[in-house]
Amino acid sequence: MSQALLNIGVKAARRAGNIIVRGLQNLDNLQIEQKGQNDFASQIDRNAERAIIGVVREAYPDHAVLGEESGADGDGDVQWIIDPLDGTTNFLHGFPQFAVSIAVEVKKRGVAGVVYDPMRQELFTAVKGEGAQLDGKRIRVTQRRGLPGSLLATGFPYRSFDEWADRYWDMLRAVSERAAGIRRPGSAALDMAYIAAGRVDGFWEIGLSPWDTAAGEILVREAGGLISDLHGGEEWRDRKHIVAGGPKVFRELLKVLRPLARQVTSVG
Ligand code: 2AM
Ligand code: CA
Repeated sequence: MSQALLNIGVKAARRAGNIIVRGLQNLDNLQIEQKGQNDFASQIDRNAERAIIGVVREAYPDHAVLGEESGADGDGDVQWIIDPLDGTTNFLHGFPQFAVSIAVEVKKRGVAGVVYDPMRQELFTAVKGEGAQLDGKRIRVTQRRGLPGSLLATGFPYRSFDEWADRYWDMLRAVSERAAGIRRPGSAALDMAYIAAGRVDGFWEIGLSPWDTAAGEILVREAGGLISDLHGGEEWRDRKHIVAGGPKVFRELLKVLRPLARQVTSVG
């Protein structure tokens, strides 16, 4: 069952990837809409989402869908959570770090996830209970023993009204004193896929939406990683802050971040 869902997810992700790559060749003529401060979407985001939903609906007309651009549609136990273009800011600048992210949840639990990088044509997939794969080969999180020597990913606050931004900069300072390197690639879905693939040891960010992390969550868990909110709890999706990583790096990262996250409750 889950494998069949994944196959449809892969088909949809590749189709969206083709739309994105074609869009990149025509960036100068793109119509860009500003959804909020520093929050952009293009015709490409919308076209890619429409293509994904088309593939899903053709296979599963009854499934519910939650897309970044079109919102929620349908109800029922099975829901597809779609970010057609994660890393839109990068895309709009031609900075080649963005991805398609598609997850399938049954009763809010992830059963299959796809993150597709159309520039490198890398396909990260996971099915619950069956592990995570990159282009069909098994991937696992790193077993690094702690923050020393680690490479981490994160995302900076990008809106001036983010009242938790000062807390974030304190976190960045504290972590940068301990880790070997911190990267801010700009696509949370790819950051989490990279944890699963062992390319980074850990990740944290504040202010993410469900579609940014739904597929990444399945990848990280199936690759042997751990995820929590900044308080060490399970409500990272509602609270909109997240820590993830290989087991030991995850624990050390949380230990550093947790005291600094005290005032960061749920992020609007
Ligand atoms: P998006 O491109 O799908 O919106 C990176 O910090 C994460 O935050 C990405 O997953 C990105 O998802 C989201 N994000 C939303 N708006 C952003 C912005 N203006 N700049 C950077 N990231 C943004
Ligand atoms: Ca997006």
